[in-house]
Amino acid sequence: MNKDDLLNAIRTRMPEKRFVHTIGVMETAIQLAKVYEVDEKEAELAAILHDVVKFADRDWMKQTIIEQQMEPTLLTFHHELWHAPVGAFVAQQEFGVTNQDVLNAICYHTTGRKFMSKLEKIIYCADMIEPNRKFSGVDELRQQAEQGLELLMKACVKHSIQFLIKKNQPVYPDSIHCYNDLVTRKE
Ligand code: DGI
Ligand code: FE
Ligand code: FE
Ligand code: FE
Repeated sequence: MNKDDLLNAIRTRMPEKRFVHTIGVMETAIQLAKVYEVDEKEAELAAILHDVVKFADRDWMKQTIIEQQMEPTLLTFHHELWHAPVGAFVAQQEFGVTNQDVLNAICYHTTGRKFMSKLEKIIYCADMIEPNRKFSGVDELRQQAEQGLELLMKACVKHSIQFLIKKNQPVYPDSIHCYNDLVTRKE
């Protein structure tokens, strides 16, 4: 599928506001891909599909996680986490995506994980700092975008975890592993 067909296909699956967010993530991810020497087409594809099932039926997502034998602990955490791995599944099944890095970027865009590829980090960060995002602290995160992908990613993950802790929400283990990996890494 070319870019326009993909955009038209996902547009029917979400409200306009989420589509506008997706375009923002796509443009931000392409910019970051240019700066950090990642394939722009892969960044574009992962960004377009990252929230493809954000508005899918919750029971259907739950069933898919069980049937596809995804990590069962996902079901004991907030349902907001489900659209990322289920989105990767749909990208593969319905949109024929075969590139594993693209599928991983979709799968881990909400929680992060340890040992993320550059593409995975780009999608995670673009999702947080795209121009339509408005939360306190977002401008500080945007300023990190030129400081290196590692520093940007670290700032984004810290912000997410701190946000969850402030709200007394549980933090999914992959997010903690992601944070630990970033703060203990030397290179
Ligand atoms: O889908 P988006 O809104 O574009 O963004 P996202 O995929 O990053 O999902 C954001 C939601 O997921 C947000 O409401 C916070 C929640 N979230 C992210 N990481 C965790 C989490 N919720 C819990 N409980 N634990 C996490 O580790
Ligand atoms: Fe998402
Ligand atoms: Fe996110
Ligand atoms: Fe998103």
